[in-house]
Amino acid sequence: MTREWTSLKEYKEILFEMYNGIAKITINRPRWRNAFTPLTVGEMSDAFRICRENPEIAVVVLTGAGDKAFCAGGDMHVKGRGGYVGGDGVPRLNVLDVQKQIRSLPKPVIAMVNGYAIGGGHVLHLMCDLTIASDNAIFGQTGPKVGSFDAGFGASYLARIVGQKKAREIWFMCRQYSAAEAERMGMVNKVVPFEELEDEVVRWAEKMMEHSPLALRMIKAGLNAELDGQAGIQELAGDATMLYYMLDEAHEGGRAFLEKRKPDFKKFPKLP
Ligand code: S0N
Repeated sequence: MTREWTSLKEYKEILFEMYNGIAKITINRPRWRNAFTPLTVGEMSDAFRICRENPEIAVVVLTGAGDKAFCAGGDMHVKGRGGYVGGDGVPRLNVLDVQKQIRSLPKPVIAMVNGYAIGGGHVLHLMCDLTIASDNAIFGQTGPKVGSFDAGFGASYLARIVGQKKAREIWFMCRQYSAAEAERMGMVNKVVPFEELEDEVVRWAEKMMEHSPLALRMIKAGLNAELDGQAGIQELAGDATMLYYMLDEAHEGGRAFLEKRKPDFKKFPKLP
């Protein structure tokens, strides 16, 4: 089915569009297999920030332009000493910030993998809550082959998904894996023919949109917290505080302070 995506904001290296509550961020550098520069990553970060803030957006889809690649990682043309160098001449590893944004976004993020997901591009799909891949998708890490590595989420979260032995194989051997193999390893939720990819992703997004957004938010925070230590607990605790602030019990304390009286918390239930 062809659907009308509306542009949300114009960028140079990504597309940012919306359809029926679903935001789609597309890395738009097909000439370079959608490898990212600091500018691409800065634009993605801005788009993810908008996805967090905009209450009309319920689910986010991350993908790459064309039929060859989701993302081939950092653009090696601009890899300098200390990171990837953008127009301002400063070396950066700003994709790490986008990884954290995806992880802490209180809405589901789906990776729509339409070709190669390699290197830093592979880590980006891992960071998404769900991965739907076309049957031509290819997955792998290349770091030790090309002089880089991601020992953060790219290693530890990968190992949580596929297990320690397989994660070590993926990083040490730098092999490429088919979509079917990636599905068997548990890092892909579903594989479909290329021409059905977007329909399938939209179906999954629309199904989640029938469900309670707060329940989805809390379960994502809980799944993250188990792995993310203090940072994960902070996210989950922030959500608990947000929910508490929706109750009269929380407002009684503030009201009492402003009205210069003792708060009356006795009237609130103490559930078992
Ligand atoms: C993706 C591959 C397998 C596709 O092969 P195919 O289909 O044969 O196409 P090619 O002819 O190879 O590619 C077409 C054109 O695109 C260019 N290109 C492809 N990938 C890149 C890239 N990553 N950077 C720059 N250019 C790229 C090709 O050069 C070609 O151009 P022309 O036509 O001019 O020859 C194949 O392309 C491939 O293997 N690509 C390299 C994939 C790779 O190794 N990626 C890893 C890059 N490094 C990272 O992602 C590291 C991440 C990282 O540094 C990091 C780590 C920790 C914390 C932060 C970071 C961070 O990035 O910030």
